[in-house]
Amino acid sequence: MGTSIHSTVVNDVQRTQVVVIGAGPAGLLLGRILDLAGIDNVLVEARSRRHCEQRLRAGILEHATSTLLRDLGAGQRLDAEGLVHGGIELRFGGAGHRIAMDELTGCSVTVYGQTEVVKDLIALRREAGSPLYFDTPAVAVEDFTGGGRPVVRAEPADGPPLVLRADVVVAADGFHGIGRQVVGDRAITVRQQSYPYAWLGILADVAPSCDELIYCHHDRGFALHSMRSTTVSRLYLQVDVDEQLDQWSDDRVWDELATRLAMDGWSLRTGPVLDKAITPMRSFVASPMRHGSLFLAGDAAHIVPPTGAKGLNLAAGDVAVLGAALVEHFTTGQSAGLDAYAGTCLRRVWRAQDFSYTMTTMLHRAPGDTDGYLAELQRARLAYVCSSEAAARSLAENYVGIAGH
Ligand code: RFL
Ligand code: PHB
Repeated sequence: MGTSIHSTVVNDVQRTQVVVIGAGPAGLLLGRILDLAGIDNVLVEARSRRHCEQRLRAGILEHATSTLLRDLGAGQRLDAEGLVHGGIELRFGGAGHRIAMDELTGCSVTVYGQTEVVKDLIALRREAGSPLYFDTPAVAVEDFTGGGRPVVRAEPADGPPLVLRADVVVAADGFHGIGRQVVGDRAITVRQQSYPYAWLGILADVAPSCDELIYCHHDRGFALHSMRSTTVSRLYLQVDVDEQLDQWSDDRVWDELATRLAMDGWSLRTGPVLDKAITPMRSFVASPMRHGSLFLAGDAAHIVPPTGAKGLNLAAGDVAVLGAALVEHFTTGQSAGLDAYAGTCLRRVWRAQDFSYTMTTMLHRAPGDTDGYLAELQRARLAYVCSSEAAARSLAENYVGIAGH
């Protein structure tokens, strides 16, 4: 728990400029942007610091996300430990095809785990002495429409309830957070797709078997070889949507990965499995992203299937726009940036939705494709992407995050 330099407490109501709900990448990045601009903000997080720092998720940072982290003073470990990748491999029909993103776009991506981004940002916030309450779920948001000052009520696990009155509340509280709930179904339009498959992901204590990520199309289903460092691998398998983790021994996972990723002259290194989990796949957009003085950011407003590696980058994009708009608002009194927030973000969000959907449906085995029609379409699309420079450039521009800019 921290104390704020500027916020004041009157009759047990803490007054601040911005309350941020959620210490995932979106909330922590926004808090940092506000801290650097001298804007008073309080961050409340439902889970423990350890939980937030250990939660295994994204691994790929677009160029713009790395630049944002550096601009916020969070680039030191990223630059020392992040792995810069100029390409990805598409593997299908037992052969690999490199998409040279650096040559096609002039940009690359960086492999740096979300766990590390979160650790770096929490450390900076601690250093700055800005308030960050862990184990403190927000349980209510009140008075965010109608021009009054919104209030967030939160309940620390080991202390009296918090009542926070702010000018602006940002719900950066993920897909299951309270932000969308308090707005209510009637004020939000949801557009979504679910997919009839899931990802089984492992983290393994073994050097990666490749220098760049491998996205693999196979008759038995999709596989992805990623990594966290030169000594730790991250791999995923497409599994059925209702698959049970206890059906997947470590040996079975490695065997299945080796089968799907098989290519002449290439072999998969195996090692101790450090973590294993199943993740559902979904596409989801809630609009608008603003409701009076309550703003939704990151996964609270939109979800993409992970095949395009976009979720964390979209969260960072949202708060870069929102942070700049809030700084403008609090320093000049102008609110044009806040008014434009949802529109600006949703354009990028829909571009990423399209890319993530396209990558997902191009690479995953479609259950129910009994005569193999969809599999042939996928192979035709993959062959085209790997033989046409224009098609490869389009994929590369989307992957590095510069498409439509
Ligand atoms: P988060 O990270 O879910 O953080 C939300 C935080 O809010 C807290 N919270 C509350 N706090 C207070 N009060 C409440 N009432 C609260 N309710 C919730 C939660 O505890 C949590 O700490 O959302 P944020 O910040 O918007 O960040 C989004 C990213 O985490 C997400 O989009 C990415 O991880 C998605 N993703 C990937 N993104 C990429 O850009 N590149 C990738 O390579 C990539 N790979 C992935 C992924 C997601 C995956 N999974 C597990 C869904 C791979 C996987 C397998
Ligand atoms: C990861 O390393 O976790 C990862 C990489 C690329 C993706 C999804 C996840 O598309």
